Amino acid sequence: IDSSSVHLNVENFAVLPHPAWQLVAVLLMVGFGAHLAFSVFFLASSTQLAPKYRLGSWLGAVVMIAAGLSLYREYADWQSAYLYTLGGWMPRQDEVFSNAYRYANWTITIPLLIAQLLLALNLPRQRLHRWFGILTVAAIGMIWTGLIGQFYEHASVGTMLVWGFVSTLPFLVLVWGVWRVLREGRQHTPDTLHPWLKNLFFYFLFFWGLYPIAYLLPAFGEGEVVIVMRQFLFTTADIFSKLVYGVILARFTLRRSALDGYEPATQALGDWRGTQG
Ligand code: RET
Repeated sequence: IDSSSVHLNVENFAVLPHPAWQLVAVLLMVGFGAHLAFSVFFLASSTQLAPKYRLGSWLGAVVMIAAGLSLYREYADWQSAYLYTLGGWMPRQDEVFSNAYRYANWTITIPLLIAQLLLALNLPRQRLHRWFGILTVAAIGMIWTGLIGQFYEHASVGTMLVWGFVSTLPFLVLVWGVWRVLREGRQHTPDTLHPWLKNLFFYFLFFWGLYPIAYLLPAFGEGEVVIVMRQFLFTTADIFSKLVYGVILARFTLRRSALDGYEPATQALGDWRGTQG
């Protein structure tokens, strides 16, 4: 192993055929566009929610912009880190591709995703702050140990696995915490919406579970399949754990708002017109 490349990601070592390179470029670009565009959805849909649920929707918009910009960074890196030749896309010697922006970005987005959930569950403020603290500390521990580990995926798979194991411990705390939070949320949620809480847990577990799988992939080699699979897993996990997750919470809080007796302004205006004949 060349000591100058010891901390690089596996993306910097394989020659990619055009379809493989293009597929990742498209994924990153579409991921960027989808996240950025959905910030509009979250800002607009917040107007339909009872005031106490609006902050959650605004945080959804913040997550979209932060995640979108991070994906743009990954897309730009992907473009500049390879050089097209007749033999395929060659990793350049003077530019690198890095997944580290993702980990840095999760430091911002994961606490916001947690806050979105706690706000949607309408937990009392003290409980909300307590859970936000516990879950955020676990999340940061998970992300930063994973960030260290991913620097070793090329040079030392063993070191990567050790950090990955360490990172899994706070991840388990996070999974346990989300389970507990959703159980606690039942007491503050109308009965008809209880099935949503159980489904949310399994939804969370499945899509957050894709990230450790993506992290592990370099243990199976450094070829094009691993590289494309990893960017595919990361980017689809992003879309489902942030964008679609936000849409689900927006629908959930929309129903809650209605069950709380809240009428969006347009509907109230319609009723008023009705009474005016
Ligand atoms: C790492 C390192 C290996 C072990 C585990 C990991 C878990 C990562 C997760 C990331 C979730 C990210 C989200 C981002 C949204 O913006 C750090 C890959 C368990 C669960 C939801």
